[in-house]
Amino acid sequence: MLRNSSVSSSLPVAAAAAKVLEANWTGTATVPSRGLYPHQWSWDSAFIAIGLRHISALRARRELETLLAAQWGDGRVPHIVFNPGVPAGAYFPGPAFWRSSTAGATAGAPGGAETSGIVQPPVHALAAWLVHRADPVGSWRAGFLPRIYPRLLAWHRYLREERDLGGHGLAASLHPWEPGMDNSPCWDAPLARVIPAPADSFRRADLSHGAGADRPTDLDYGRYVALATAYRDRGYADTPSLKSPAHPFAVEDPGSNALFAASEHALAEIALALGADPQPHLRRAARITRALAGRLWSAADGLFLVRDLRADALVPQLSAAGLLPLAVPGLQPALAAALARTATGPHFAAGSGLIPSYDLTSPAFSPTRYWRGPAWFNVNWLLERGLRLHGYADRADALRAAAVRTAYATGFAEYADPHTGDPRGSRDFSWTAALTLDLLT
Ligand code: 9YW
Repeated sequence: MLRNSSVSSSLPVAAAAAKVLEANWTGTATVPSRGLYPHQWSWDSAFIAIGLRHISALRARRELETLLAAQWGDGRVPHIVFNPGVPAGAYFPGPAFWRSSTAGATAGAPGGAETSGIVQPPVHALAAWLVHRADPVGSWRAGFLPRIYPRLLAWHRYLREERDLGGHGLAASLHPWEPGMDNSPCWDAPLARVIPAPADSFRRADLSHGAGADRPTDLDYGRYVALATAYRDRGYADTPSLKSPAHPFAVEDPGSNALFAASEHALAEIALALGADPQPHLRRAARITRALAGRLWSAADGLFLVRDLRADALVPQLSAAGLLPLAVPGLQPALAAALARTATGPHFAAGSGLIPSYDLTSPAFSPTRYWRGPAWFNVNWLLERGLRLHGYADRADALRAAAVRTAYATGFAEYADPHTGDPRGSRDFSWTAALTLDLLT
């Protein structure tokens, strides 16, 4: 099927998606969801910009530049940039918890904005390149690439030099929020080491916006809070303290590192466009890709696994994060073929046609609880792209059709039951709308 063939017949879908992005635009960026997530989130903004470029390349550039304006001096891009206009209790943990401008001062947190101190997967260079390509003339006129390239370089340097805790070329995640898949069963064992913060020491805001059964548990939240508190209280320092057992949670996540590699490929394109040398980026992409294969590949399972750095062992849980290296251009064809098989095999082939976040056959699978099974649209967008990239056009077409159909039918839900396609979480979710637009174009 031609990618453009259904555009005219899908105008209502595109119009509805554009409306969601309009409603969630604050003037400088887009909130993931008006009620549940009323600030700016890092990887959300990258996915949002990828869709926004089809409506307004100007707004897409603004989305990314607003996020990167809150980058820290050490290069980290915080996972949340707080909107000072939003009431204090609307989201937890908010600025009073993270205290970035004071607690993060040594790491170079900006003085003029409040942010979180952890990070999310680096999809930004890929987004920047796609945004540039949607409107090269406007982009050059605005000086977009020359301005954003040094910031992206600093971001990747941070991940490469401050976060390679395992010492083999992969960036480590220090909190379950960092890979963006909060309560994935992959974290159950590493998180079990964390003593949770007492339940009465914090108040969740998420439960006033979503069904408790579709969200992480209170025990999960206690552990998230304890880890973030410990990181904050040592000034968000990554080295050398995080190399010591004092930080009980450190993992190498295949999803985050796949996006790191894909973004190095995008940086190579950006470098070339700017007349700079793309080779260092291609070498780095190749190094991450080799490390993924060397440290996280499980031939027996036909997908990549998380490595628990504290135990120095692979975590035997099959999650969609382990399929995401399919989105890496330089992945070995044999590994891409195995991933394509696994994605469409018994662990991941669900009735809705969407790929679930977690192994359908595991006792830990839940069709409703957040990252323990529901299908997410950003993951499916990345897998659609990966299948197409590695020559599996038919499977990509089928996934694309399922994603567009389910996104529209669910009112652009945050996530969906992978068996039935029923909506879960919040509606009018920005990345669902944005990535649907991208799939249509
Ligand atoms: C949180 C905003 C974020 C996403 C994450 C998702 C969830 C919870 O919402 O995180 O409080 O940050 O797990 O991937 O970026 O949409």
